[in-house]
Amino acid sequence: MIRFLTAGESHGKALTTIVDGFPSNLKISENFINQQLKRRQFGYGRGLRMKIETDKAEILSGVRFGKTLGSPISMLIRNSDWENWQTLMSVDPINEKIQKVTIPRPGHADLVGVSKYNFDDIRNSIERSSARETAARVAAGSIAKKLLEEFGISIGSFVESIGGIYPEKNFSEKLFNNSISSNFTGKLISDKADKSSVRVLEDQHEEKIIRKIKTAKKNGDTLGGTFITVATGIPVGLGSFMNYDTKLDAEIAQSFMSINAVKAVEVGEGFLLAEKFGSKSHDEIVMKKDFIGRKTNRAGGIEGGVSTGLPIIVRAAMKPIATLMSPIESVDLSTMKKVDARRERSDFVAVPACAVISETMLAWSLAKFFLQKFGGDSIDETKDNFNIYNKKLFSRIKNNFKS
Ligand code: EPS
Repeated sequence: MIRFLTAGESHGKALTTIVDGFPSNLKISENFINQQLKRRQFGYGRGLRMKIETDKAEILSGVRFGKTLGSPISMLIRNSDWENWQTLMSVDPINEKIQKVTIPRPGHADLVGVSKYNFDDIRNSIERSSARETAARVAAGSIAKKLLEEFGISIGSFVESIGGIYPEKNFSEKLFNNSISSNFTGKLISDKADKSSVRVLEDQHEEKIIRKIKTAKKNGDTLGGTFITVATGIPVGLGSFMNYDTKLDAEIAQSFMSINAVKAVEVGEGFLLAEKFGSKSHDEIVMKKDFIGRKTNRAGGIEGGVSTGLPIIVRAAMKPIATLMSPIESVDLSTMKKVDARRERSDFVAVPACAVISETMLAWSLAKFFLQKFGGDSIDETKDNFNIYNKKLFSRIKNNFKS
């Protein structure tokens, strides 16, 4: 069973994570993790913080000579901005009088945080609820991504819409129709998206989105959007229908919903399926040369909580960033009077980053179920288990049903 925890405040000294349960002998490098961290920082519409930080993970334990030891892997990501926050975020009590944050921003965890934890300063809520924490998650999820890569599982993402601006050609239709080329991989779609400043697949679409973001910025406003995350090379049989917490789609939905500002998740055609006839919803089973295949992939690669072997397709929606430069209404908790919500440094749009984070969360969920199925204390053992299962899969079905 793999698990991870992250720790760290947005303006504290550093973020840390401990990742546990990975087999030994998996090749891993700081360089690979740092590439993922860099992708998370990128995107038109990010705020000033991303100019201050160059996120880098230092591996402190669990890896020797470039390979995992099977022991807990701990990582550290320093916050460069800590320099400017040493007093305000001091671990020890301080004598100086500091300005407390008293005005909650609607849409952030400010008000619920002070209500729940009995704080006298909203700063105490902001620090941990900030999306800065996702840097540590990307570091942890990168190990999962690396594990899956060893088995030909590739994960990628792209931004589908920002502020309601959708592309003219919807690539997801191709995915659902199962009409993509056989050498399509998740990474290929990410490589294409990474070339765009808002991680979309068409130049014209990018131009329209940038115009919309510029308008939002000019008005002191923010935007959200939708993104699609895809995993290819998935074996048949990850997850099970035996219990609520063993279903792969349930696990993935929880992973995506845990990402800051995500408000909706769909697997496959999701909400659209609710409008269709059954005959137009399900993926017909057909014989393809020497194995059983599907005409379409509307289920997004999961049936009955179990992977079908087709690409896993997840779509999610991120709400607009909660910090507005032209603020909406709030209440000052020190006076209990109506005021404008607090302004502070923030992003205008972070959907491209959110999509990158979702890749690592999808990788985490898949790695969890993958290792549950194929197990092994070393990656070599996992590979043996994986290869035998895949080699025998279709011959077993054939033999079992032979009349
Ligand atoms: C972020 C760090 C934060 C924000 C942003 C994402 O840094 P700061 O608060 O110092 O500007 O830029 O977080 C939010 C938008 C949010 O609502 O929490 C990061 O590292 O991704």
